[in-house]
Parts: sequence; structure tokens; C-alpha cells
Amino acid sequence: MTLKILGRVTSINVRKVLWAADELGLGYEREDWGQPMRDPKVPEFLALNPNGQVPVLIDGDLVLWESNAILIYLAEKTGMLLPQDLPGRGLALQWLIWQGTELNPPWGYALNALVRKTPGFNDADKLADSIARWSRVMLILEAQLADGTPYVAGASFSIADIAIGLSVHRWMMTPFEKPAMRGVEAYYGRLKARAAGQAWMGAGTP
Ligand SMILES: N[C@@H](CCC(=O)N[C@@H](CS)C(=O)NCC(=O)O)C(=O)O
Repeated sequence: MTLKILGRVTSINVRKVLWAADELGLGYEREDWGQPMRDPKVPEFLALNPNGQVPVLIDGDLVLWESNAILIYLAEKTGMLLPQDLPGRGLALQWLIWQGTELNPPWGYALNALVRKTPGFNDADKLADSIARWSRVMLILEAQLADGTPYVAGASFSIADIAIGLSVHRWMMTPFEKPAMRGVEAYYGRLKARAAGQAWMGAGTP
């Protein structure tokens, strides 16, 4: 049964799922949902995801939302992209959950002000606060990677690197002065060297 992925490719959370499917060699059909293309807050879509958000994965009878849960599902389904040893798996899941709960929230204001140019996002103090909070969590990532650790949970590439890699891409593509982060920069280069990474970390998709 072919997987179905609902969501626009301009969404970072949709691109997580597309990158994972490509790494895993899973075929899929994708349907554009999400503003401005197709409003997900309509009954037809809300019946699939009551949050009215993308992505949604459909695998046979299963309908799944929350991008990081979808990544775990695809890794479990294939037995790939999560370490087999329990400590390694714990660390990969730690970083994956950290992406959603700690790394993602601070960037909202800066992204709207500097990349999306959303009307109303012109408060200098709020922008400075967003940048400061985003920079603080990025320094946690830098501390993890500074000694040349290749991937966020250690030696092997995992689904945590997909979620965090796209977040690093967003950091790199958002124009403001950033502290030097050699470990993060090298990590970004490693991820972009992967065919699937390169495909989903394009210049037009911060
Ligand atoms: N926690 C959710 C967040 C999903 C989310 O915020 N999706 C955004 C796009 S990145 C969305 O659906 N926005 C509304 C829209 O595109 O119409 C996840 O990780 O899947």
C-alpha cells in the first residue's frame, strides 16, 4: 500500500516526513494541503487531523499526525534510522523531542519578521528576544557537536538529524548576525552532502 503524505513542501514539518521517506526508500503520494494552497481547517481535513495542521501520514487504515511521531513510526516500520541499542535510541529520541519542544518555539517571531515578512511583525524588542532565545538553544546543539561528533546522537545518522537538520537549515537561512558555531556548520555540511538532505534543504525553503 502506497503511503500518502498530506502537506505542502514549504512546511518544515512536512519536509521532515518527505526527507525520512526518501532516506528509507519508501514510495509515497503527496497531496498539497496547508495555506495558502489548500486550507486544512475544513471538515474533510479536520476529520484526519483535528489540529488542522500538516503533515498527515496515511498508511492503509492508519492516519497519523505530529511530524516527529511520524518520523518514529517510519523508523519503526522499516527498522532503520533509529539506533538498535537502547541507550543510543534513548539519545536519538531525546534530541528528536528536544527539536519539537525547545528548538522550534523560539524562532517564530524572527522567522515571521525576517523571512516571511509577515505584516505586524515589526517590534524590535520582540525580534531581539526571539533571536536571543533561538541563539541560546542553538548553543546547546553547538556544545553537542563541537568536538566533531558527526550526528546529534553520536556516530550514526538518525531521524533526530532530519528534524534538527531542517531546523539548522532554517537558522542558516534566516538573515541576522549569528555567533560562530563551527560544530553546527560542519554538521550542516554533512547533512547537505546526503542526497535526501540536499533535496529538502533547498535555498527557497527556510
Ligand atoms: N507539532 C506539529 C506542528 C505542525 C505545524 O505547525 N504545521 C504547520 C506548517 S509547518 C501548519 O500546518 N500550518 C497551517 C497551514 O499550513 O495551513 C507537527 O510537528 O506536525
